[in-house]
Amino acid sequence: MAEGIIFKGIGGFYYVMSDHVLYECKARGKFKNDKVVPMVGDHVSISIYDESQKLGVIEAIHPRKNELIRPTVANVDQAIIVFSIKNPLPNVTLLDKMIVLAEHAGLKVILCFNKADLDVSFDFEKYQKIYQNAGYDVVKTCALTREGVDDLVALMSNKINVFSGPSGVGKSSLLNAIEDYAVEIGELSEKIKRGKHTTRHSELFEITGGGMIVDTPGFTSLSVSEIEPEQLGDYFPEFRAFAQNCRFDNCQHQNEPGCHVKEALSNRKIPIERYDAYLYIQKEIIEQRRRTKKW
Ligand SMILES: Nc1nc2c(ncn2[C@@H]2O[C@H](COP(=O)(O)OP(=O)(O)O)[C@@H](O)[C@H]2O)c(=O)[nH]1
Ligand SMILES: [Mg+2]
Ligand SMILES: [Zn+2]
Repeated sequence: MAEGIIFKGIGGFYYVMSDHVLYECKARGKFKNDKVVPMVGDHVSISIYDESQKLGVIEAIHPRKNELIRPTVANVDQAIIVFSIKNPLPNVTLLDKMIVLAEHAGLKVILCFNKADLDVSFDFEKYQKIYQNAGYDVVKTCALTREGVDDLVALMSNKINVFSGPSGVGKSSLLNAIEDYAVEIGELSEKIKRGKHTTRHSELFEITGGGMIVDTPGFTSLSVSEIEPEQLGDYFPEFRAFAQNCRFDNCQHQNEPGCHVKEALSNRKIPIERYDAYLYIQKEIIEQRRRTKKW
């Protein structure tokens, strides 16, 4: 028995990467009886019955740590949130919302500011400061010149990564730039590439250094209504150390007395941009919940 990860599913076949070799596998009938549908990203045990043709059977699907719906992928570890420094300018409220949603989904967050070539007024440093202070890795890239792409690739190793971000920021261009690092997996991959324009399902590809990437950007809707208002502060990592000392355990960091988050704000230890985003998203959660509540 070998261990692997499903990279692609097509027409009842699953392509399982095991030790950098791709095997074409059928799933055992028992999964169908149990109503378990194998997903891209699943960790599986396979028995290989033809090593020369790279053919196997999926014998077991290991428990999933998460399941994303759009794209449909299991066990995603990390979201690469991409914004461009210019054209379009970052909408920081949207950026903070995407971070919150990624945190809520249990994903590790990397921030990527693309179109470095357009950063003539050094705006990157401003974003870098805010988000590094929050504890995130922040990279500056240019998909055209490949500046920073190596750094980004290094941050993706040993993880399943998904790209996320508004349209026009350069996600597809970055994916293309990174795809040149894709590990050559030989004849079988050529065979499945040719079927690419049939039904379009997400698939993974592996890059030098061992990272895996979902080939379609996405990761979630933009609805924050599933988040408890009291939970929101947890998704702002730079608030945590201060929030621990707030007088009230359930402090929402608004008008409560003895709020150490607000104190940190006035001491400029928490940037106003992030605090404003917190208030904005808090309001949105409450409004969305009010609207969707079934009385
Ligand atoms: N100047 C500049 N343009 C870029 C860069 N990356 C992408 N673009 C351009 O931005 C536009 C949108 O890119 P695309 O990859 O389609 O963005 P997506 O919608 O996020 O997938 C295209 O015209 C790209 O050529 C970059 O690093 N610098
Ligand atoms: Mg695109
Ligand atoms: Zn507080």
